[in-house]
Amino acid sequence: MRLSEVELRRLRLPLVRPFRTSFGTEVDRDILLVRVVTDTGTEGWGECVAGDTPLYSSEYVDGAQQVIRDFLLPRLAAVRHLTGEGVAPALADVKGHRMAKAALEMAVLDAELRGRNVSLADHLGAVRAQVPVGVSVGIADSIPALLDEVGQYLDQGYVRVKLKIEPGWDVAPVEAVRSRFGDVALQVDANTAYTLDDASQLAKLDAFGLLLIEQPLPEDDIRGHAELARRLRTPLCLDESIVSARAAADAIALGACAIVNIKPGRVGGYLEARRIHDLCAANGVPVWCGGMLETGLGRAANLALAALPNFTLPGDISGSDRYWKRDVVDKPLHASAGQMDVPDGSGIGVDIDLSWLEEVSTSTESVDLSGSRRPL
Ligand code: OSB
Ligand code: MG
Repeated sequence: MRLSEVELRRLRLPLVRPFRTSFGTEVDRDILLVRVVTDTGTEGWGECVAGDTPLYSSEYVDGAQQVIRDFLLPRLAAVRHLTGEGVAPALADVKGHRMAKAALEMAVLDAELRGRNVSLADHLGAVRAQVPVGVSVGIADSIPALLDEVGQYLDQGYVRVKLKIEPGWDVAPVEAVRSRFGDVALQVDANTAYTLDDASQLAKLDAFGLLLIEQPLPEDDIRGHAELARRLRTPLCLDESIVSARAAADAIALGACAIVNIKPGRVGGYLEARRIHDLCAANGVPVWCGGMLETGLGRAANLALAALPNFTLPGDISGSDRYWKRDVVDKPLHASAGQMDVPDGSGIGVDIDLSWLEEVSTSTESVDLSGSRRPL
């Protein structure tokens, strides 16, 4: 198959509640969706997880759209026998821009698998029809407000809670959640907000039996995480640092993490995500599926990934209603008793609600592929 049409669609969707992290507060998401049509007549959809600012990682959504249009699509359009597997190799000479590449791989995989009537879950090697899921809870205005929010999620059945932390909001919220909700499965995510000098403060979290501490130090500080790991009893988990299977292998070899958060967008796609899963499994390192406040499209694909055997911890994959008043997929995803169904339809297995998409779209760009059959 070969690409015949590509549409880059931007939408703005308000979150049901603001999401505050150590790197900022998101009130709504500016989302880039990619729609591809192939010469065999199949369509596929991908979601780019880049945020509207380069504050989680260096990528941001305007930059992603530009690199897709100007550098990635000319390369993909030149491939005559395109498959999902062929996307990353065709884009490999472009450095970085993994979230942009992942969105394209996702759309091509969706189209390919729909054409073959295979689900993404089966294609990746899923071994479960349902996966346990947790919820990621932003930094709150106060401890009572946090307890209220966590209580709502636990009432809804989520089996694990992740609290966002930063200096000044770490021990107190963890202590409060532990004393109110007992031995609920609990973990924290710092999004790089600490330094090694904070080791003794972070060691205070050891008293609370957390599953893990996620990404306390900067993205490129693998050695710092290894040093910190020696000073803490709580297992360290890396998110931002794990940009590839190679980075995962290095982090594991150096003792920088005992657990890995896998986000397909961050690592350049679902196929690299699966390689990281396999590498971690071979090293006895458990993994879980992270989230980037995706629409139901991205989360449906994440559910397929999270159904692989070494995803032994609950993911940041919550129901549509945790994020949106109205999702862009025609059937909202639902969490029940802390479990979500792995989609079993062909491709990613969800359909876009096109009339709602139209209403929330802020721009639509049809990329002209005809003049760009040869890579720049
Ligand atoms: O660090 O895991 C993170 C959202 C945006 C950017 C980074 C992160 C997150 C989350 C949300 O924690 C997880 C979700 O999608 O539910
Ligand atoms: Mg994280």
